[in-house]
Amino acid sequence: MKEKPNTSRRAFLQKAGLTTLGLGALPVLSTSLVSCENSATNKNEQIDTHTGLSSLVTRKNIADFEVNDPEIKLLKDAVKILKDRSEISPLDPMGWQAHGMLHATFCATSIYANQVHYNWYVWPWHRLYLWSMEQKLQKAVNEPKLALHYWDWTKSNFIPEHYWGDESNPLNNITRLVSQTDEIPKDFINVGAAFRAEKYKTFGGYPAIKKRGEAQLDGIAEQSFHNNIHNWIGGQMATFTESGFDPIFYGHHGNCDRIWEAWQNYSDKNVLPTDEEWLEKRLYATDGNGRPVDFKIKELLNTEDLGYRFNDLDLNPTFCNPYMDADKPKREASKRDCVAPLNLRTSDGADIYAEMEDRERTHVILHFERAQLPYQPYCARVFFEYDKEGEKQSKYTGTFTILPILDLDTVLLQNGVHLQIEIERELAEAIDAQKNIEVIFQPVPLPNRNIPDEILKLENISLVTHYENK
Ligand SMILES: [Cu+2]
Repeated sequence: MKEKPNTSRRAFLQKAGLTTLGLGALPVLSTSLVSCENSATNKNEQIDTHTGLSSLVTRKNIADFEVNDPEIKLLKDAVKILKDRSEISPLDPMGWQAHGMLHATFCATSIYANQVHYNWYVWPWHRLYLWSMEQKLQKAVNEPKLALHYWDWTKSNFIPEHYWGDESNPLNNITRLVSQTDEIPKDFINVGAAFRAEKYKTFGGYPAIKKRGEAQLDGIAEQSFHNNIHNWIGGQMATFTESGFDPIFYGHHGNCDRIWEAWQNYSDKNVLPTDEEWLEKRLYATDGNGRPVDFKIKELLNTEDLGYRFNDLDLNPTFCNPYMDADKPKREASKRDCVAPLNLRTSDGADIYAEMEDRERTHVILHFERAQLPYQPYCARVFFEYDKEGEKQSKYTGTFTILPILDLDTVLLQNGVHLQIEIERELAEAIDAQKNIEVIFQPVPLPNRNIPDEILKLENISLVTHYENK
């Protein structure tokens, strides 16, 4: 395992205002937490009974538990307590409602300084948001061993039964548009393209914009599996304002947080930003008592400083590898497809080819000068097509969900929209050879939703290797 940025647990606790509570036993916790062995036998699982503070919990895949396992029962009891608090007062800062609203504050905002999506703050902020939930749940049942669970959708590509049932199950949510038997399409779960993104900006997004008119570039992880699964579930999960209310949010984001961790372990080349602007950025949430708290990103980089670790970082290898041709979605022409020419004059054709070096694939940025979404969120499979010796070549490059960029001026018409995609050598060669290439967005049908007839409109599509806001 690679070395992690050094932030001490003690410093973290000081930050959280917890050091005055008699945490004399804590130095014990700050060492030997680097391994991922079974937590049950770990001496660091000691709990300080005075503070009720957790030592270190292990987050596990919810699907590995029986539905009536005591650990799941504990999670449900804790969620129920938070929900009950909100029934009494929706403003109770320790309640489910107030916690859900936190997401809306930072995710459904057109105040760019607060926005944590579409940029490189997405994964640190959501880590903090989950920490905040875990702390509240622990306090609700006075059980510092309680851990949030994740839903590893690379292994169970359907919503596990733990999240279904009637009102008696606090993990259920009636707004979801999928049913218990619906399966997530395989191409929605392509974590491999994200793992192979060596630059953090490609994986996790570009620096946040400072003012209106600048281009927002989210990372491939956000635009592909993260958005795809939010949208596939539908209902509250498909919105920025309400997704934090559906308990599946914490299972899905638990897995996204785990993938961020796994990305760092995937390759020595996958390193976190060293920019001060990122490391020193303050992110906001509430603590276990519902009080406002803020952390710098550099304090959020070691999960063990935050009191948790993952039982494993193993994902289903099928989704970590490049798709075999047989597994790639096929282009099936339909009247709802958006077909637009790739403007090679403004594309970095030679640069893209040079970027490949001796690799078989590379990441590039697909840029649209303007985009008009027919509905939102918009989920599509993206193909590139061109002729090769009289035969039409269709290259699948990924499945993405585009969410509207919040800008009060331009509700649906967006300027400067980007997708970060992975392309294979053959396509890079075609781009380099300046062939006539068309970009196709093929909308994906989702359970219990109609695809309107309107077609996505794109203007001036180009490909670039990197982007810089001026
Ligand atoms: Cu999300």
